[in-house]
Amino acid sequence: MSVEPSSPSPEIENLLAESRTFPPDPTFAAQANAKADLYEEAERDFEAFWAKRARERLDWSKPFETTLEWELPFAKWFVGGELNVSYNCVDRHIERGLGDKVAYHWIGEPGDTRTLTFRDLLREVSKAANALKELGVEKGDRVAIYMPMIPELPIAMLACARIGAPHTVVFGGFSAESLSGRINDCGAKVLLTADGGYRRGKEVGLKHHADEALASTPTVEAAIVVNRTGHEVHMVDGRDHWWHDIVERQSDDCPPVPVESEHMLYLLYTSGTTAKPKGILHTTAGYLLGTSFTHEAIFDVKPDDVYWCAADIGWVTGHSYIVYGPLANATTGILYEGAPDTPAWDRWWQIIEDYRVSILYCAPTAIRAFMKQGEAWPRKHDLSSLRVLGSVGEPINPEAWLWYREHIGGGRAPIVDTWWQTETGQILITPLPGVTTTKPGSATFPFPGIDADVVDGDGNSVPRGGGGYLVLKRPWPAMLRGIHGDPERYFETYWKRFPGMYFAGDGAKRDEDGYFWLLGRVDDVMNVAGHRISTTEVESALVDHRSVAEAAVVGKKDDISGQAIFAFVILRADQEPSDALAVQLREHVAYVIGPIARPKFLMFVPDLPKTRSGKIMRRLLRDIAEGRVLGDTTTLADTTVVDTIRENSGAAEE
Ligand code: 7RM
Repeated sequence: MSVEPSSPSPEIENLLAESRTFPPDPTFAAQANAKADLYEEAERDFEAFWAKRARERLDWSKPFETTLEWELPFAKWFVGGELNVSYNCVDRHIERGLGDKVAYHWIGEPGDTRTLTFRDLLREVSKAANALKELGVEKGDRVAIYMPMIPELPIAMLACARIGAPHTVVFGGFSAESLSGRINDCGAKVLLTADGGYRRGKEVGLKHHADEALASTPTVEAAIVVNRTGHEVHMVDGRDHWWHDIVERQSDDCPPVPVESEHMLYLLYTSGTTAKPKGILHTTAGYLLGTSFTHEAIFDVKPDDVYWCAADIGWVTGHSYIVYGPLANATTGILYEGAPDTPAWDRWWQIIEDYRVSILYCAPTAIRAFMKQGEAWPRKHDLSSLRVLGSVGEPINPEAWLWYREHIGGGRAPIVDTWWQTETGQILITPLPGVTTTKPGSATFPFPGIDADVVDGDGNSVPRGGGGYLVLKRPWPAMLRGIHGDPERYFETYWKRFPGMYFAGDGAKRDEDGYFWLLGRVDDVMNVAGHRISTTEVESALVDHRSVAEAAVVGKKDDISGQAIFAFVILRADQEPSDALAVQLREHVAYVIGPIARPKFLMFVPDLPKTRSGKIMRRLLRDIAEGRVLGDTTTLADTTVVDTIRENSGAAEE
């Protein structure tokens, strides 16, 4: 299986070859929303392609005049048009007879449930919007939202959109300091929060973090607090209002405010590793079009589907594919508050069985965690309702892909591995489930209308078979419009490295058939004796071994080779660590992708340091591997993980 590097000194080596292929099932293909002709239509005239869909799919209070104004790096889509996002996500479905259709089945972690129809959603959104108005919020004012996964979270977002007030959702797991930093950066006037939520059987408090944050946020005039846990909280007189008071007493009539296509819909902060978080700016019309069209095409969503995106709404995946895209398509969705292992490792499979979920969209980190627990958990449940599976957030290694297909998808449901970013707003590289022959581990091809490429350090297209930098060569509707308050940084971060192109920060390769394979962040690429080796390929080779559940590799400084590969390995639940196994695993990598990629160090660990959205924090693993004090750990989901790894004796060396 090993492949020789294609050129003397490529940007990133292409080492791992995956040859299994899965053509779409003909019955599925025949009924699919998206057919192959989309690609041709989009290539003929990509602006016309998007304009046609913007007219067909969105309801405008004023039609747009110009499809695209593009002055790199600033794009304006659907100029001259006016519309309202909450009208497009809620009201219009009721006007078309879907008032009684379920918008969300919500499941609290302790087992409590709520069902909201589109009519319920309209009532709740209107009341919440009126409460914001009572607090003085007007079009253009910013509102911060800091909530657990409860129905009030999407309700709050839609209430903001209804009155043209941009929101910034801060993930409920973030600290007081992260919250105040984001509030101050965007100058929010009101904070919407809750007393707390539930996670792993425990109450997680939020309001005390909010109180701490609000001590240093001069722009915030008022807060609204949802009573979720009933836990006693401190309410500040004149500033804090209970949701069940101020929202409940409002009228349920709140006319949606039409806004310009380029009106700010929201800011979402991405935590850079060093500098201060960037407020990624998304606007109205292009974003709603990009998310809703990709949602329908890629997940093949039909009116009767029950769709579950198991991300947190505080992450872009939740914004685009739990709230805006699906609601614009009048989709019935699942909202689950809690952890996948509470009360047991079959919580998700129970939910899928109970609600007959037909589309599941989740992260490889979740899939690998389920893999580790073994297939007995999903086998206990009837998962036959599932017909499409999605993956997002990280490269999905072939073994996890195959496990997902076999044990969750019954060997039947197509998998869409979707590549995109907070910045891109919508999915950009993905299979179309009724069109694309998939290869496990490949995100396959750019979505119709998207121009993606892999380039070398000089910005030249890399021939098939080679690795390099992933770039985008033309604008797309849901793209970021900037970094809040910092146009310079926007240009420098994304547009400066390769003139005329958006640089995503990811490495990628294209195989001989033109398939795109994501290779991880370029900052993480390892340099071993002059060979630039992707973390993704070595990790995939490790997980390819039957005893491995998950792996993370980093480059450790090395006197001889510059960097040496250091592997952190989580074994499957039924495996025991041993020196012999460590040797075997290192040999396995050498066998699968070649001796140059054989890890010099290998350490068995019970867990890996990850961000809240499940991405491995390789920076911290490098600190551990090189015996340094840990850098910034504020975005770490579980701080005990690194301590456990450190206590876990030394690594076995070659
Ligand atoms: C949606 C999201 C973006 C980064 C991106 C990649 C990585 C996301 C995939 C992926 C390989 C995928 N937004 N990434 N999806 N890598 N295959 N299907 O994750 O802003 O939080 O992260 O995530 O490195 O640049 S994000």
